[in-house]
Amino acid sequence: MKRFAQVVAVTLAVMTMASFASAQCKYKHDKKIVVGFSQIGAESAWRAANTESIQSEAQKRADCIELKFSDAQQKQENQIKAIRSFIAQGVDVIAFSPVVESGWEPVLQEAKQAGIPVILSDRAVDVKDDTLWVSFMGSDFVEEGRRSAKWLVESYDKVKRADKSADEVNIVELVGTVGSAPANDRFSGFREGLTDFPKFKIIASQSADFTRAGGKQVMEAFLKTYGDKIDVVYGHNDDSALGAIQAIEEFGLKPGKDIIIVSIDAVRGAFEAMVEGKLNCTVECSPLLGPQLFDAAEDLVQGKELPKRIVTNEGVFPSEVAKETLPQRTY
Ligand code: GYE
Repeated sequence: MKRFAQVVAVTLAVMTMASFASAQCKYKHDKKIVVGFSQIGAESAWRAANTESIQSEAQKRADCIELKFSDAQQKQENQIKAIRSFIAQGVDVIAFSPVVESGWEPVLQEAKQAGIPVILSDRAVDVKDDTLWVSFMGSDFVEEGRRSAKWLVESYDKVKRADKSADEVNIVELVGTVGSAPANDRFSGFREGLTDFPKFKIIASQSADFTRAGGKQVMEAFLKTYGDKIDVVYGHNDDSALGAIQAIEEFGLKPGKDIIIVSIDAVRGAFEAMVEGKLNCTVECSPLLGPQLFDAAEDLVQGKELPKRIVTNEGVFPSEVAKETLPQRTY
């Protein structure tokens, strides 16, 4: 009797686990959906969190999803190769995060001819024919640039060193990957946000390629040329700002105090830097796109129409809230 009860208990547990696993899928499908995903690389903490979100969500939906994941090591040619290989394998859905905006027509045309729908994840492409992709999910990067400017305009006087003049504020900018959607949009959104405030001047702007090493190197060069004339660093992502923080410290200045720093992403490292007083504000850009991506893939296979644009909801975190917010951050 005892043995029977054990068997029943184990069977029930297995059944619950099984139903839990399949409950992760949105629908019951006749066969597994094969999704080919071409990731940019591993340039930043944001990207690592994005990859984790996609891979773990595919795992959760293992009942209905088979993920073919390919890392392009920051090269467009590798992404094109990966997409061609997904087409050759006849996957059901192709998704990718385009490293740059231009140059995608031919390969997207090939996917269209093969009848494979393409989802843009995180970054947009610049193609004339927008039937070449079905949906673009990700953040509004122009808005993130505007939000960075807005925080700066509203907070500079409060966070600047007391003895520094606020009549002219010299900003240096660490641009993201040249030609990428977030770099282009964060560049223009920030300028848009500063148009009515001429005392904020961008005195230098250079690509740090969204990396920590890039941020450090570019900031070293900026400091060499402009020294303590620099009042503000605007980083297109947190990693580049974290690299700049190192360069500022090595130069003998205090990041977050002598030089005010605002950047984008809101990764854990940015919150840690804010708690230490070395970064002043981070504007959120969520990398947790896995659930949305596979919901969309499932919808597509069910013949449902997807919205052309799926925008991620995001906030702004100044250093005052860093300590209380840090424990809740998941990336
Ligand atoms: O901000 C940066 C990453 O495409 C939104 O890429 C993404 C950006 C993110 O390398 O950290």
